[in-house]
Amino acid sequence: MNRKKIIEQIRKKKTFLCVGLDPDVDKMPKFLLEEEDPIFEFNKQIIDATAEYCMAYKPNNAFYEAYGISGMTSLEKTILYIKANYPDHFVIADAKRGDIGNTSHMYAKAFFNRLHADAITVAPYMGSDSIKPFLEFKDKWAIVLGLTSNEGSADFQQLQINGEPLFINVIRKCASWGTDENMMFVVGATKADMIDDIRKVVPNHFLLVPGVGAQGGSLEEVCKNGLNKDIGLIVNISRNIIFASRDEDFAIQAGKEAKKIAEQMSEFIK
Ligand code: NUP
Repeated sequence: MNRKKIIEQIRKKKTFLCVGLDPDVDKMPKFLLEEEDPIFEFNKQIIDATAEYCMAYKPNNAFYEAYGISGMTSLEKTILYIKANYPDHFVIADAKRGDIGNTSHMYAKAFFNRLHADAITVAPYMGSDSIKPFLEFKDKWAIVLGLTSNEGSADFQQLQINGEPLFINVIRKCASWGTDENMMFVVGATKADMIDDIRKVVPNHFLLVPGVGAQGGSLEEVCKNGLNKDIGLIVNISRNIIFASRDEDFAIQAGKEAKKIAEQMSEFIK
């Protein structure tokens, strides 16, 4: 999916919400466990209930890999379900990959060609040849970890290098390898006070922002500091939407939660 279409979808639907599909069978309503593929059934109901209020879905690979081959089958079925029923939704594989060039190329093939994801999250630690293979696929995206939402982001990302935090160096350098048509950056909502500095380096790029809700980030603060002329934000919420209720009404409650966030977002899209 290209940048123009992403922006069109956001403006049309007045939402830049990404629903994080991070299923956990221990947190799912018990009746779903009787299904042949509980993870897929859970995702399917969440997707049907939230599609109207979001423009993207982000399955995090860990939550599928944890269940072995059957988990990967659930992931594949989930992405195919989105592509078949909601083809205008942007699908982000949150897999945080990156390796020597030929290996990254295989990761790109796996996620873009085989799994049909539109985007994949990548770790920048291995440098240019680990990221460039992801940029060679038309209308596909590498979403580079810039400033992450977790506490440990202070350990390396916020170290001062050349008079600037490392994450600023990383974002500037990575941005020079691609364009705002094939690269985005992950910036945690819990670090909203640092988005201003990031916007000085990448004013036009989209930022994927996790950390609103369960991790305590504020949507308002993210919007205040991160919006650009094309919106430029995709805000992910996983647990606070998909586990809004753990009862039979889980999908209805997820839909209500997504609607509430979308209404807040619409205020920022004029
Ligand atoms: O910096 C990051 N923080 C983060 O939470 C980068 C991420 N990719 N994530 C992911 O976003 C995390 O692994 C999870 O899939 C989602 C946040 O989920 P939640 O806190 O909304 O439940």
